[in-house]
Amino acid sequence: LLDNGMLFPRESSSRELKELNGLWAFRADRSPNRNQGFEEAWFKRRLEETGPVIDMPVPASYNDITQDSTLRDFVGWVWYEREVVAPAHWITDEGTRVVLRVGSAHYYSIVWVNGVKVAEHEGGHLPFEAEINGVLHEKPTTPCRITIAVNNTLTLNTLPPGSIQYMNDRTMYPDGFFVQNTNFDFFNYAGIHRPVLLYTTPKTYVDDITVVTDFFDNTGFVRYNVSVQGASSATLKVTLIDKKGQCVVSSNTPSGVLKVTDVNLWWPYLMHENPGYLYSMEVRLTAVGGSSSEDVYTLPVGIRTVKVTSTQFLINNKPFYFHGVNKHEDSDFRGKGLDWPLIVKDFNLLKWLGANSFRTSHYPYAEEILQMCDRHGIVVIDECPGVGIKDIRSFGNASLAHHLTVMDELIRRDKNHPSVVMWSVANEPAAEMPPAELYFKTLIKHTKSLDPTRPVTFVSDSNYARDKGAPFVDVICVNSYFSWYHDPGHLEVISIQLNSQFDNWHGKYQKPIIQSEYGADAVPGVHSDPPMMFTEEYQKLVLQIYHNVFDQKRKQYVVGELIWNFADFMTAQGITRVVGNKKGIFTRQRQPKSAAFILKERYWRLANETG
Ligand code: GCB
Repeated sequence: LLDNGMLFPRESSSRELKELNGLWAFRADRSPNRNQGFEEAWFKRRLEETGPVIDMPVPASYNDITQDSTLRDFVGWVWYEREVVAPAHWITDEGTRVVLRVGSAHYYSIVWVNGVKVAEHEGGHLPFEAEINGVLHEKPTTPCRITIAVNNTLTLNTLPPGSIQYMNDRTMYPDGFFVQNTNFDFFNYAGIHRPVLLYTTPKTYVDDITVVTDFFDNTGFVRYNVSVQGASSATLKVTLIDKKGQCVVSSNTPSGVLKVTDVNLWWPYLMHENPGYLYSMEVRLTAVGGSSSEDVYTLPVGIRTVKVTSTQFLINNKPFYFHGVNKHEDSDFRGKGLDWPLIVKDFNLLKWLGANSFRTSHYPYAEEILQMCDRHGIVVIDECPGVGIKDIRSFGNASLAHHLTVMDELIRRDKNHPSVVMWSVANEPAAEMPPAELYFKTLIKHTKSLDPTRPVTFVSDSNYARDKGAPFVDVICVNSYFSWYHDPGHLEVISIQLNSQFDNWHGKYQKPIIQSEYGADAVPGVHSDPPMMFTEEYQKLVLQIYHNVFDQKRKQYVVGELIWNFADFMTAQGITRVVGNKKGIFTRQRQPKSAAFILKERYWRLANETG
């Protein structure tokens, strides 16, 4: 298990923060074995001293930044570097702990500070950090050099998995030709995708906080646990503060239960006139002994419960119906890089649509996005990067061990977000393969042991009768593309096939079902009547026919519908993708297609009917 916390870095009276976003020096290692950077120890000197560099924005994927297709499609190590002058007192003050944090970098990263390795991390969608006091320059005026090497290669044991295929026929392929194969439908954007920053804490500090909430009548309960690193003895004060700034309850113990009278519960968007209510939990830690320092960390807390019955998904004991979307972190130029204008635009579009939820298909999104969900009451199914587990070798022990670690890291980061109501451990794995049974049994059991309070699912596209993972999930999530991948062009099959799908799954498992994907590609501006595949009319009709069936089944056990997809997104090049996947109801530039208006009307109607 992981031995330290991963609290979102926040400023406070005891913590300072310095963002390192902006321009970094950059070079892709194009040597045949992609190893020149390590052989020549590029981290030991300034990057521009070891070869040519270009400007690279952070955060952003590097793929779409230049006019060079070989960089867009590059596979291997790329090197980032920048210098920073840390405030002098960070270095001179004995009591200050300086931490370097990378919000995420895809896929494998190694970090050096002043030529000394400080961190190594596998996995593209979760943060990692290192305490760097020991390697900061002693002279406060000297800049400190940060080098980050990032490798996007995916193998059978990475998450998501992939494989490198060498083409050795020299009559067909140039020397050294290889391709990166993947089993997922989005572009494998790479680079430093989320903010890099330095922050400080005192040497005795709040390392982690866990909250679990409940309520009874008008009283809320916040069960909490604070873990502290540093001095062996410290005193602690925990205060819960409401939106008006009033202290509602406090305590002096590192763990306990805070009782909140006249509680304001955290409600989803459109289910309540005041959605997304957050308290602030201030943790004030005072180290006892030698240097009596204080650390202050404030965590937003939403008080709500989640429960699942055989036919319902309950939030605060009220039936919740997911009318929402699947998304991607994806946009022009930035690829998967965190971008505030895009994030805020997307939330405005979600609200315009009347969407109350989304799934983080197919990997954990930036924590900044989850914070927005907490504040706006957008409900989240939090998915790990377990997408494209199709090869039987990706069900082996090495893969499983890494998958368990990723769940450790995901839950460590996201456990306190009230918006997160369910974990999804995978998307469309080959769940009918024999090893899938033990794999999912182990994975889901592990996830539940890390967080006993939230339901767990994985998203299935396999046959209800042969799916070996479904027995272990709390909610059945099914993807289907009737009249698209099956019976293309035959809209008349949708009703019967969708009804059978629901009857079969619920008949076998007696669990609530979410239609976790459905949809059709529409190239914006392409029209035909009668409708044909790839036109806006066809996309609209697919949705409408699905909706008619949802309307019958949601009175029974269907608890949600998530359109595929919120917006068009980039994929690898291929014969079924016209510059990306066009199943968005918005274009990649976030303009509505005709289907968006159908969905908007429906979601607002559902909001009025179901809350
Ligand atoms: C799916 C996948 C999703 C794809 C989508 C499609 O089943 O889960 O990642 O993008 O279908 O459009 O093919």
